[in-house]
Amino acid sequence: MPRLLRPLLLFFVLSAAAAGQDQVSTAKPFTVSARRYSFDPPRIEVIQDDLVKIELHSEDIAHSLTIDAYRIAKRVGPGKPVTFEFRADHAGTFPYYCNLQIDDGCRQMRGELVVKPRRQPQRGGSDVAPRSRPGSAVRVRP
Ligand SMILES: [Cu+2]
Repeated sequence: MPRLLRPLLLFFVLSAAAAGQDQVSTAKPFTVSARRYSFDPPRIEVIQDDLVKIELHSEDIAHSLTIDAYRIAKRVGPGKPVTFEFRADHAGTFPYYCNLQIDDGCRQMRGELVVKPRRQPQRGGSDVAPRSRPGSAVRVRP
């Protein structure tokens, strides 16, 4: 086997193993605190297809964590943390907010969920493989 191919092969074996582990991957845990009138942290960053596990706390009154794009609206009361999970299958930046009307200040509660695409997006936004494929440069005329 050519020496150069060995690291490449190892890479493929390792990434195949990693892909296999994805099927049973444990959730990525985050703890989010809601209080008058902010979320801590105000930004959650994950990779597309991650299983995201959020433990939501309130430090004062009832709040919610709402992410429209993921149809999530979890209400939390003080002293009663809630935990929920979701698969971050849409890439993009999605606002989260508190949708409770109890307190006007809740409208100011904003955060963002950033889901980075698993593959690098191409210019133009289409989700296709890069144009330069390995092997395309070694074409030999007969
Ligand atoms: Cu609130």
